[in-house]
Amino acid sequence: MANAIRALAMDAVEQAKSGHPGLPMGAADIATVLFTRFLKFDPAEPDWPDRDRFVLSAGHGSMLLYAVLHLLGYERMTIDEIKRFRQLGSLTPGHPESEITPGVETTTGPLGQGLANAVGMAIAERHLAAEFGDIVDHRTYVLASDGDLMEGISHEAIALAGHLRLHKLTVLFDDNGVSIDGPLTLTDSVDQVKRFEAAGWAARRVDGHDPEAITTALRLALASERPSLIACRTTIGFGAPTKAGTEKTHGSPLGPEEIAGARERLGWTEPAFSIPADVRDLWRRAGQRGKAERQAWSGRIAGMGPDTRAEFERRVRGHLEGDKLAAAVRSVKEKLAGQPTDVATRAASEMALEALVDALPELVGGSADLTGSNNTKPKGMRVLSAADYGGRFIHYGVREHGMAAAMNGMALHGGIIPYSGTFLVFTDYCRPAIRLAALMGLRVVYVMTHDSIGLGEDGPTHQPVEHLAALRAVPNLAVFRPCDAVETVECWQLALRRTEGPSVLALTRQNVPQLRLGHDESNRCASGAYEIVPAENIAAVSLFASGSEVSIAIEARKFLRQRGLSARVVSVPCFELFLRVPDSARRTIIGDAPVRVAVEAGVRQGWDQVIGSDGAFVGMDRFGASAPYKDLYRRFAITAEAVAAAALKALGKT
Ligand SMILES: Cc1ncc(C[n+]2csc(CCOP(=O)(O)OP(=O)(O)O)c2C)c(N)n1
Repeated sequence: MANAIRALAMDAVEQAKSGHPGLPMGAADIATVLFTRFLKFDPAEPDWPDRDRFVLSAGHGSMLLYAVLHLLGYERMTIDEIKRFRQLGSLTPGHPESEITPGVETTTGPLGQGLANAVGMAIAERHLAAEFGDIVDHRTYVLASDGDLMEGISHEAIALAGHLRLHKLTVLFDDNGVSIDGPLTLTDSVDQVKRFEAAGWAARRVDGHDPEAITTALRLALASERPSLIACRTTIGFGAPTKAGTEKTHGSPLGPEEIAGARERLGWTEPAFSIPADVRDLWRRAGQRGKAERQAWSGRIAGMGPDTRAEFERRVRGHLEGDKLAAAVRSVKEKLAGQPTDVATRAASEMALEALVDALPELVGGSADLTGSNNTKPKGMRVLSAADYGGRFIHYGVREHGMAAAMNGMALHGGIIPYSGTFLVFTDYCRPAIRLAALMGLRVVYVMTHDSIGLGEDGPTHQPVEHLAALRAVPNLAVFRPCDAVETVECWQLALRRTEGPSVLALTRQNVPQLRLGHDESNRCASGAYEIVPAENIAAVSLFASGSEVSIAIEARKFLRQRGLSARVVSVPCFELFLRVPDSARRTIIGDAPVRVAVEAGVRQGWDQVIGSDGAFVGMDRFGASAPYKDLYRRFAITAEAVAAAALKALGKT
């Protein structure tokens, strides 16, 4: 059965003239034992909520997963798809992509991410089990390579998993001692068993080509009270006569001669892409193992109380109750209309969260050790811990990357909308996971506070300058930078409604005035930009700003008025949404004033889309400095006077 995986991997990589045969050939025995004896799933219903999750963290070994899905009888994974490995539009892309292939739980390839996703999945399972009982009872398995375990993110992930005692998480380490540059002796001397043990895991070594040894280890993992590592000693490219055990099998086709030699050595006489009937039958039977259990589960869910069942199904579908969200948003906006509040937008976000977490039980919050700074923990929100998985706030520790990847895992698992925070500057530490959230289209909300030089004394190491531009450059990532408390609540609503991808909320440390007075029933931020203060007469100048600089633009408008010039102010809380507004509406929002000036305490990059290359920009073109924030705004000339001066200059009036 394992040789069927090996043969398909060799053949598909050969046909594609690219790909990675070494891992599938080496890890074929591990996968065979796991999928035929342990993993709970039903190919007829790849999205069965109580299935075990399998994460191929070493995504370059994608042919392992595609071969297994084919052999088990996942309907859409036909032999033709295997033959179209790595071709445009196939279900078998170079690395596994969850949006494309049924049975693929997460998009992997960037090493370490899958492992950290799995930690999030395992957290989600425990949390939902605490909430809904034994209708949620599944395990999470990871196949990880040397590369996965060398990546720094693995440290964050395994430490968090050990701390939270995620005993239903099992990592199968493909311990083949080889990476791209050659033997691991070139690069690594870590004793992974000791390392995992030190992080609170149960860990053991087995022969990764001995099915019974793997079985025994997996049985022990089932009984473990801690997460488990099984380091499976394998030979990369197992079966290849001259290349096995070397990096030569890692990432290129073996070539016809080597493949012929491997077939002989493995006793595999079938032609390319052909599986003998007896082997296929065994695999298909293994694919049927979970059917009865899945049906029994469906029976149990049918027997649940109708309200609990409806709620569970709603949560699993990711269907957010829009009216509850709207009511929570309205309550906060009405309060702000009645009692305008000049607060930092991070504090406004906490006000929003107080209403939102009550209304939306699927919200699970957190922070990377900046809870008090990020304002992500509303009063009364219980902490999720090993002793209480029912809590809804996760202290991720100083682990931004692991946090962001775990959030992806939670969103992929379903039933949860994760949000969590750190400082905006540390989106750099989360970036690979944010990028994958955008690629996978996951609803994840990053609460990124301290969003500019406005954070003041902590200085340039902590002051984001290029981050808004860098994040706005990520396709399908919505970057929100609200200007006041009202916009903050509206941006929260938009982020939560955004089912198609992740959102960043960039929030201030410093207080900002409430600019939106009175109550708007509509969400004005929904178009990404809107006129927050109109011109008194025909506008000579359009001023554009985001976040804390909107009040500066409004101040500048007054200076211009004193010079007899009429200006309008446009708040731009979200480029991503603004650039999707139909052309005519966008042109109206941009307006036809002869002069356009933008102000933002960040770099200019990206703003040309709004103000044109001939527009004037007031912002940062260097790193910040350590000082009280008002001094910094003066020092870097991000002031109403500077904005007015830029407009006057553009009008030729200086
Ligand atoms: C973050 C990241 N860095 C680099 C790569 C490129 N890459 C792919 S596999 C690999 C290492 C291969 O070694 P190992 O993980 O042991 O896999 P094996 O050789 O056993 O297949 C590297 C560096 C990657 N996919 N992700």
